[in-house]
Amino acid sequence: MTEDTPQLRVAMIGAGFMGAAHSQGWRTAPRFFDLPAEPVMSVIVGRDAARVDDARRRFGWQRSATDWRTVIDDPEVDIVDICTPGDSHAEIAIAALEAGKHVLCEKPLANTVAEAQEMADAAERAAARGIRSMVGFSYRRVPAIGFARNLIREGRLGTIRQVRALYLQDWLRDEDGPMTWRLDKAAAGSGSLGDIGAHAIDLVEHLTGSRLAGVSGTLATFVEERPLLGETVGLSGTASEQRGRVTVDDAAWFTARLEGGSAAGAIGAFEATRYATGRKNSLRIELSGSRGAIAFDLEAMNELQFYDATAPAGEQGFTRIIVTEPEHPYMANWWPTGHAIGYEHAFSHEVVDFVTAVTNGTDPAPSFADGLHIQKVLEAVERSAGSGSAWTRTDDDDTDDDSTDEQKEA
Ligand code: SOE
Repeated sequence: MTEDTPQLRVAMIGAGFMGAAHSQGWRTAPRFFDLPAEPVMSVIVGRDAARVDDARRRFGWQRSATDWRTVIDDPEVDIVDICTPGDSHAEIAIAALEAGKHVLCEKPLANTVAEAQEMADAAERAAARGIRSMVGFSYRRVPAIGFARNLIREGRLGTIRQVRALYLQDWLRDEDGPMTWRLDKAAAGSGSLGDIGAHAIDLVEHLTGSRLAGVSGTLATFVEERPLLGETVGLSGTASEQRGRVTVDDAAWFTARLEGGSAAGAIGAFEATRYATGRKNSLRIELSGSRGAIAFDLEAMNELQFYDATAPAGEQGFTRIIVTEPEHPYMANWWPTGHAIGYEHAFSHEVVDFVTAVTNGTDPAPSFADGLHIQKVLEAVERSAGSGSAWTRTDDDDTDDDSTDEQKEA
């Protein structure tokens, strides 16, 4: 960057786990990548003045504020980055887009299809005025995922017939673990399904360029009440005798049929759970194709397993590729070959791609329309689970207009 590099002033709303991860992205991206514009960490917003000011100091934001509405009207803000629980995404995003701010919004896009639809409509209106929006499905930016996608686009897997996508965590395994906003439907929309299952859906669609067209699902809530902490659900404080009601799924299982792309006609098995004892953050994708297969596990995120079914029969086997070569997506800007990167780097890559699209005037992916589609899949799983696992169309009747980024690029 030079003195002539334009600036993009960022307001980030939310100072929790995702606020910390996004701060890392905003701070690090311009230091390791040559961006066409310099992101300026202008203002961080959170409800509690003392906490948000602490976050401002630790993460390196210029100032802090307690009311998100003040940044929407602020002419000194160009980008609004939404890292709040899902129940406020729609209101903030629509207001920001209407005020002419570019918007990066954490996943899942919203808590309901109706909200996601309004957001996608607002994004479309804003796009006509050159205002960009993107959903923060950060795992798309893991180099091993980008590399796997390239292999698929080169035809190295052939036609993909079977898809396995599991997102396994175990942080709810302890029945006395506290209630948090992530267990409250009003705040989070759904449980494992939306919080982590949405990543599995997005990755499968991103990798294959296919769409989940129909699903059959089951949801389970294993522990229905948990101790409340302090006075406010989800904030740290002293343990209390009071218990809060868990109103979301603890685990979601579903099968799916895919349409379009490299996995047209494929069947898929999906699982999202926070009760997978021993699995801490294991997002596993396995795609089986006519010419090859890939297997990925986020717990070993610098590796991709690739099986070349066109090799001589006696030489076939899964190859463990360490995805740290300069030719792998994003890796040329990090460390020498073989030096691993981590969870937080995907957020830096997200910033790189978003800032590049905003500056160059191109549409970043995944779009709010893509986020709406995923919301429809989540809702279809819930409807299916509510009707004895009946086969349920995702009702993505906009498929023609609302093509995936892969289809658009093709
Ligand atoms: C963020 O991308 C996120 O989905 C979090 O919201 C989840 O809680 C985390 O486990 C995975 O990443």
